[in-house]
Amino acid sequence: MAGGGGLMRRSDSIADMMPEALRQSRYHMKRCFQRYVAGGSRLMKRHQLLEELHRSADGKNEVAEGFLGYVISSTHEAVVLPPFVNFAVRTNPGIWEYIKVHSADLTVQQITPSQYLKCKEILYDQEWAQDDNSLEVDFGALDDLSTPRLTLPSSIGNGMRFVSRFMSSKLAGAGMKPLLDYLLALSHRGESLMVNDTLDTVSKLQTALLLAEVFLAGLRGDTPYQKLEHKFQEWGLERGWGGTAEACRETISCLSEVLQAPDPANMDRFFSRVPSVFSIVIFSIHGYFGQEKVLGMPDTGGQVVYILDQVRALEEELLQRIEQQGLDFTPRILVLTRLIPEAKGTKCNVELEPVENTRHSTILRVPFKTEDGEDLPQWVSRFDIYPYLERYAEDSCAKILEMLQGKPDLVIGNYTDGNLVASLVSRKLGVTQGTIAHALEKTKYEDSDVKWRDMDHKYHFSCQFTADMIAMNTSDFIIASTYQEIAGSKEKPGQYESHYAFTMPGLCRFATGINVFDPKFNIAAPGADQSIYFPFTLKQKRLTDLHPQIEELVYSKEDNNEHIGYLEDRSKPVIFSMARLDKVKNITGLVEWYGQNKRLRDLVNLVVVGGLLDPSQSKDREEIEEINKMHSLINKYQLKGQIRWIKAQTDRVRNGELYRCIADTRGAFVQPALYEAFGLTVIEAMNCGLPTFATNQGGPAEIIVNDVSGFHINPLDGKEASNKIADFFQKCKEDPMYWNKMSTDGLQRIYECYTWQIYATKVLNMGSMYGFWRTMDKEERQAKQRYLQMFYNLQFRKLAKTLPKVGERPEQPTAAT
Ligand code: UDP
Ligand code: LCN
Repeated sequence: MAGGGGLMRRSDSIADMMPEALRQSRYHMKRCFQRYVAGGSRLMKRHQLLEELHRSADGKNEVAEGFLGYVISSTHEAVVLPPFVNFAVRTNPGIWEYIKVHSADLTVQQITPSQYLKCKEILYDQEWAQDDNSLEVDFGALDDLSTPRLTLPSSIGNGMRFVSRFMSSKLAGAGMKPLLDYLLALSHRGESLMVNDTLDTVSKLQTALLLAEVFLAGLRGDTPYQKLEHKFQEWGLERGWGGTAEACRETISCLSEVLQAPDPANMDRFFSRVPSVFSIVIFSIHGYFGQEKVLGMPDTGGQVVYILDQVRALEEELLQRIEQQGLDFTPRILVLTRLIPEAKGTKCNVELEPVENTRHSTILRVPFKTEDGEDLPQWVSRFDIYPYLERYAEDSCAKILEMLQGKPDLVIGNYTDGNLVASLVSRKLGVTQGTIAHALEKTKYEDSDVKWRDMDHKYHFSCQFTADMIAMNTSDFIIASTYQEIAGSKEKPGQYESHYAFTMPGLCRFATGINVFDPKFNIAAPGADQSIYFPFTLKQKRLTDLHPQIEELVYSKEDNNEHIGYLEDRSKPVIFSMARLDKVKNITGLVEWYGQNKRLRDLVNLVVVGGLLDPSQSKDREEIEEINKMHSLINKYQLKGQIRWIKAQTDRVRNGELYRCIADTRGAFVQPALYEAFGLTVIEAMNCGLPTFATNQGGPAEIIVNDVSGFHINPLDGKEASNKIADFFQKCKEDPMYWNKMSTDGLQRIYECYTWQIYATKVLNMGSMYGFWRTMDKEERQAKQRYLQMFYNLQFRKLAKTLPKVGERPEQPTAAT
């Protein structure tokens, strides 16, 4: 059995329980397994397995509803190699068991992930599968058994909580020396913080803290640190405890408690106060990374919004913490991206650009270099970027050291390219590393691992998945936006989870890729910039100057190159959607549902923002198809008079007011994507007080509590979805207060869970906590880093070198990530 750290009890294992269950329905099961093997060797997905099971059951419910039905409906996929059927069973998020059943005698055997993967490989590359010396990588084998894993699926994504418990018990057992060493090493630009080297034993530190506590007890809480500094220094204590006597007292009390008997609550509190992070480097390399005119360009979507908002939030939090710590340092955040000389009207050819609405954050653009050492002029698709990354890491490392005049305290990567570079830079500088992925490519394309060869000329997944594996494993912590991103749902594996055990036949077998029970996983959901996306009810803040433009955009009657269609009846509420015009965003799906639902058409108008209107202006294959589809749907359902289609809008401030103007019509936002990793537009709309209907596939299913803070819709059932929207508007007609309730309940959900402030607090706590933890498991970490380094050298470098040079291939897949 695979998955959580603890092994299942024998009696819980499917392999143990299955023989008895098979015996009980032997006749039907034999028939079912005969059906499985009759089709010959192949990979079967759950729905196919279930279909055959139902056919074999002769209408006998007890077969399909019994234990075997449970096993098959928990099976993610099965490899049929007659006479055997090998099942990959996922009973719970993150918990996998692999079993092999003989179709004739129904004997059952538990197999390892590696054995299962070898069976799968036989379907794609038999020779490689049967070669004992094929490359198998097992990152799990390097995890020291003394480093515990989470065991409960419900705890996945709560790594920090677990780490503080683990650190507490480790310190309680092995003594406080590691904590003292960590404190002694705390410094900023050569200045020791909190303690100086006179406090070189734990008991000396405890004595100093005791003296300080007694001294502070006699002072007013608001006494400034300057008045204490002299005394503190006499005891060996340096700056960083707090800006006032009260703040110092609280920090000292947390540490004293930890030194006396470590407990997770004080540990958390202490590490949220420790002055350990002042400068951060974030790598977001691909796309057109900029602050204007970039959204909607190839490879450029919500991630850019995320990173820029993240920077603002982190800077604010850093400033607050520095003040609370009683320090006067200037925080620095650098966003490292690519300098693109052919910038297409954006600022992507400018080396340095201050991040708007920040004081200390800068975009630093470093060019890719050609083999001759020239700056590579053109944009490069994120799928083709790999040959440039190693050099990019070296060049940017030098630039970072120059700009910061020293090392950063934390390096965060975004997406595969950013994460790989973050791994290289953090290794080189010995700095804590965080990883963000938004949307992992492997789960976007079905069977992209086993079928990597078919797709490699276009997508280079050989490089990408290898890089992902390296980055996930080197990283000290991983920031996910939702639980589902890590471990999916009961029905569907998560994006990270799908990297647990997988194989790329002919290239590499990952017997353990990444384990979602690793406490490095943490959920920190993004927010939306609340200075832009605020409730429509805040009348005094509303951007009324923009109303004439928005009025034109939504309600004017003419077709032009910015909008087509018009709204005949202005009294109706508007349902609104905004996204890139990709297939997966399913804007055309929404238009079709609307076209087919007369009741909905009678109740509301439809406004969509996305893509270009003229297919000849687009260079993106998928977008061109969607543009054509939009036009044909508008004609087919005669939507003119009820629909307005506006081309992609890049002015965020005006978009914020647009959401609010839609709320003024007592309308709703609809996010109909076939799959959405997180869904920033969902929280933007909710922040503006717009009731929201969003896909149940991916992040939005977690953002919205169905029927409470909004509604889930099934993008695969348009009829049901459009009826659900129509029901809502019908109900609002009868009871206008219902609309208000959904609007405010959506907002409440946002304030409780989805703000950048909550995010920034969590991420800085991670930086601090994992920064200490990496010092505690040095030996284990070193062994793993060596292994990863070798893998990088022998595998990744080789793959990156084989990539065709940019410009050799005529067609490039483009999309935002
Ligand atoms: N966006 C925009 N104009 C458009 C379409 C989208 O400004 O025409 C913005 C949208 O407001 C959001 C981001 O782009 O901030 C899209 O993020 P999301 O997470 O919804 O999807 P992604 O594009 O990242 O897949
Ligand atoms: C990428 C995506 O596809 C979206 O679902 C996210 O909201 C966005 O990145 C920001 O994380």
